[in-house]
Amino acid sequence: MLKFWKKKPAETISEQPAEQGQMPTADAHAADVAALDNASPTLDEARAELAPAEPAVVDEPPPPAVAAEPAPTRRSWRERLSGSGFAKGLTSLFVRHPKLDDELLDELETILITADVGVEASSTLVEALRKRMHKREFADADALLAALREALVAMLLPVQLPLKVAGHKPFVVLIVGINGVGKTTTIGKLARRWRDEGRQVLLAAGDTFRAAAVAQLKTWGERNNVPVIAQGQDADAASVIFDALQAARSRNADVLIADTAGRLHTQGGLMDELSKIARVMKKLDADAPHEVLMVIDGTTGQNAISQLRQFQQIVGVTGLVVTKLDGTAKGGVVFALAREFGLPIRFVGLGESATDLRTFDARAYVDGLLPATLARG
Ligand SMILES: Nc1nc2c(ncn2[C@@H]2O[C@H](COP(=O)(O)OP(=O)(O)O)[C@@H](O)[C@H]2O)c(=O)[nH]1
Ligand SMILES: [Mg+2]
Repeated sequence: MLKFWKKKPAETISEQPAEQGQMPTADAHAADVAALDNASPTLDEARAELAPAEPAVVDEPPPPAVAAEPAPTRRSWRERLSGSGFAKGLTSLFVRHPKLDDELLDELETILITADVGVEASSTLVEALRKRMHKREFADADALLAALREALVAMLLPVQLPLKVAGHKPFVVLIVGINGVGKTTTIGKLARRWRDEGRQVLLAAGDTFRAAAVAQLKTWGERNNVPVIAQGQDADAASVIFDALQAARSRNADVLIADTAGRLHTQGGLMDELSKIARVMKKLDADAPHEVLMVIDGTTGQNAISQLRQFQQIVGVTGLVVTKLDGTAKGGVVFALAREFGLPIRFVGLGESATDLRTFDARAYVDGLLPATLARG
C-alpha cells in the first residue's frame, strides 16, 4: 500500500549526479526509504493523513535539450511602471497645475486615493505636505515632488526585506493566493532566478484542482531546466507536496517551491487543504514551510487588503509578492499593504517573462512611479 513512497523517487534519483561534498543522493534516498520503513510515529501519522495517491511523476527536463529562455533585455523599473495610472496622474497633475496651492494638494490626494494608496494613508501624506507647504518649505513643484517621493519611500522602507534563502536545506517556500494572481508564473520566475544563482531547485505541483495548473508548472520547469514533482489531476495536494519534500531531501536540493490552489469548492476546503499541507510538511521538517509567500495581483486594488487578511487567518503569511505592476496597475496598493500589514514585500512582478521578477526595492519602485522631474511648458 505504501509502495509509492518507496518506488517513485528511486528511478529518478539515479539520474541526478551526486554533488561534490554532499551525501550521494542515492544514499540519501536509501536513508529516506529506511526512515520510512522504520516508520516513526509522526511519519505514520503523515501517511495516515495522506490518501495513497497515484505514483508521483517527476518531470525531469532533459538536461541539455531545452535551452533556457534567452534572457530578454531587462527593462528598468521606470520603463515598467511609468504606464501606471499613478505615474500618469501625477505627471499630468503637475503639468496642469504647477502652482503650489491647496487645490494642487487636494488633487494630489485624489490621485493617491484613485491609485489605491488608501484613504487614510493618502490624507496623512497630503496633510503632512500641506503643513510644510504653508511653512513655505517648498520653493517650487519640484521640491514638493521630492518631498512626496521621500514620504512614499519612507512608507515602503520598513517592508523592503528581501527573502533570505538560507538556514534550511531544502528551504521550503509555500506559494499561496487566490486564482489568477500570478502564483504559477511567480514560481517559474523564482525557479529561474534561484537556478541562475546556482541553487538546486525543485517544484511541487500542489495546485491539483485544475489540470491546466499542473501542465503550466511543468512548462515552466522544462523551460528553465528545473524538475517538477506532480501527480495526476485531483491528487491530494498535501500528498504531492509531502512527496516533493521527500524528493528534495533525497536529492539534497536547496529549494523546494510548492504551488497551491487558489480556490477549492469551498473556502473551508481551501483552508483545510492549506493547513493540511503545512501540517504534513512539518512531519518531515518541523520548521517547514520556511516562507509562506502570498502572491497578490497589483491591479486588484483595495480588495488585496481583504484577500491578505483572509489568508493570514488560514495560513501565516510571511512575505508578499505583488504582481502585474507593469502596464495598467495603479501601483498604490503596495503602499496600502505596507501600511496595513507591515509584512515584508519580497518581490514584485513587472511583466510576464522569466526575468520580470524583481527583489522589492522601495526607492526604485517610487522612482519608477513618480515622474523624474516636471516637464514645464
Ligand atoms: N503583466 C503581468 N502579467 C502577469 C504577471 N504575473 C503573472 N501574470 C499573468 O497573470 C496570469 C495568471 O497567472 P498565473 O500564474 O496562472 O496565476 P495563478 O492562477 O495564481 O497561478 C497569466 O496570464 C500571467 O502571465 C506580471 O507580473 N505582469
Ligand atoms: Mg496557478
